[in-house]
Amino acid sequence: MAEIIYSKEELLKKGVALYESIFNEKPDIAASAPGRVNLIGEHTDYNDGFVLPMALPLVTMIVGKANSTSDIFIYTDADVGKEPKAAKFNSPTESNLLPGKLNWANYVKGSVNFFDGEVPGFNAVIVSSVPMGGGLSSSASLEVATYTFLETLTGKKTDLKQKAFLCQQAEHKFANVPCGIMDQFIAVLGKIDSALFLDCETKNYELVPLNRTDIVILVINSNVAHFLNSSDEYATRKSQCMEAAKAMGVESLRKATLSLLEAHKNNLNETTFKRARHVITEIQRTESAAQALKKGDYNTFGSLMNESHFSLRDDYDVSCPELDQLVDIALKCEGVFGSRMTGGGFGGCTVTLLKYCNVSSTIERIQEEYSGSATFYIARAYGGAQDELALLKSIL
Ligand code: GAF
Repeated sequence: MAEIIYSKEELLKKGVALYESIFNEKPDIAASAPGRVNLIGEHTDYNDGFVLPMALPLVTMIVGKANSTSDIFIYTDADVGKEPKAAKFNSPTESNLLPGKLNWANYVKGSVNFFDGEVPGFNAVIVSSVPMGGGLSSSASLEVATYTFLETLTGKKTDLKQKAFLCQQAEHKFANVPCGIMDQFIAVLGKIDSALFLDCETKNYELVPLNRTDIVILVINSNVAHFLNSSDEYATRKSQCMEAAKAMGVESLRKATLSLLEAHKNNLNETTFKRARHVITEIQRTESAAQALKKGDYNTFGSLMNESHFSLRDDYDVSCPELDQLVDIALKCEGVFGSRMTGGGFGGCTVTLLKYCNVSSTIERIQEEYSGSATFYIARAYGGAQDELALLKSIL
């Protein structure tokens, strides 16, 4: 069974060794930011709704040093296909950078561009244990890790919520994904042993304890990769939601109800109606799920997860056969409270809530019955982005 691939220390050691081999000097700055799994509240963030993610012990780490020039040299350890693993660009004078040809480097460039302060030249390498295209928010973890690295490099700290908004801008403008705020928010504000219940309208949030040792959150990667910027499905869903809200005369789907939607059924085409129905019901489910989690009512929480999956599959059309199969198998296993796809969809991961004593048998059954090859993570809720200077010192 594959659990978490790297401890932070192992990942940092890997980054330091890579940095030394490329730049022929020791680094003096490191920062990390986590990936996330969303427990419930999918495709609700850009509709001003609720989300309930937790940060994962899978992180992106950036390791480097100022280089006394105005040039930025970065190198990634990730599998970036045919793209070169090294990139160079100038430090911005006034947020004047533009996206370039290298997809992976654009996330770094975006955070540099939107950083609230002057960025000097630097050298850095990036290593990560967040699977790319796995729906665990590898993009936000890279943006937020970069931003946190720049805070240490410049000594200039940004307010935490503002930092999440600036990293979201980086994704909008440099990766061309009109994402909501969930991923950057949890990457910045995640807390150990807690899920984060966020109201995406007011941006107020509450931490919900997730510290029971007899209950497990199992993240299962279908290993069907999907990149949100490789198709326009995400942007299409977002505009369908805006269209539905407009037709109902409300500012966002957060302000709509099922009865209002029914009343406007004739003004909406069938697809737009279904998209809005998912979002309106998902916002309600997420609010109820957060209440259930606070009370330790895992049966209710699990049923809401299942309903969320069926709604994403049938109304929002963002699941895929592999994710559906993983959910179906999980729901047949003893001790499972609920299971659903997590993240943007079209591939990536499922999240399953179950009893600790049933984890091994559940994993075995999924390995036997799943038509693909899955990767399993027994996840503990983790902390948000941080500088890793103390850890760096301890290993140099
Ligand atoms: C992606 C986006 F980046 C998030 O903002 C969110 O909309 C999610 O898909 C779906 O809930 O991760």
